[in-house]
Amino acid sequence: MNEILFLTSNKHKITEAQTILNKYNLKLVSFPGKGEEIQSDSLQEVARICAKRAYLRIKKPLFVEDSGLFIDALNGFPGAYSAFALDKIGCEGILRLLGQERLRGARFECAVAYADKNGTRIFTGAVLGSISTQIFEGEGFGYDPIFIPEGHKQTFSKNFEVKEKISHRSIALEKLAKFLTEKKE
Ligand code: ITT
Repeated sequence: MNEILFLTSNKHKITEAQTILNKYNLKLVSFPGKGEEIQSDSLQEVARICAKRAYLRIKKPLFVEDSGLFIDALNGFPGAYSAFALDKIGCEGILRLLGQERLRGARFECAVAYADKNGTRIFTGAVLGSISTQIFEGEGFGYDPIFIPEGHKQTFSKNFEVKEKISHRSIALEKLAKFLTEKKE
């Protein structure tokens, strides 16, 4: 089984990533923290720079990911600032900001940056959906209690099997896994 380093401080991301990479016979080794994040509105930019800097330090093939929730009625907020917003105002604060807004469209995006001796590559994933009008505690983390994926009635927190199949993270990591396994052949 081939090993790959995943730099993150988020244990939920590790669990979700392992489920996907297992299918490709890739063993994930987690490494705490992806290093200092630059200030940028672009998930891809944040991920790319973190991966590049980390590779210079560690010199082993690795990946980091940056993800976020983009809410249409809030002009894409919290976006690249999702971790900060979750910490400061939580899901409750997001529902408060949206109030009675009827147009509740949103999307999760994920940018995975993989670095090795050949440079850095980006793999992206996104899932469309909407923001619920109340919090549904359950599985998952972050904004899962308020995000309903398109074509479904329940939030990711209440329908975790669906999340594993269609999430922004699954899509981006499937692309990474395919790249890594095809590269070997
Ligand atoms: P690392 O940077 O160490 O990987 P983090 O939790 O700080 O971990 P990000 O900087 O990528 O991760 O911030 C993304 C935030 O967006 C995260 O903290 C969640 O609040 C939210 N988020 C991302 N993916 C999510 C998901 O699948 N479900 C729910 N919330 C998610």
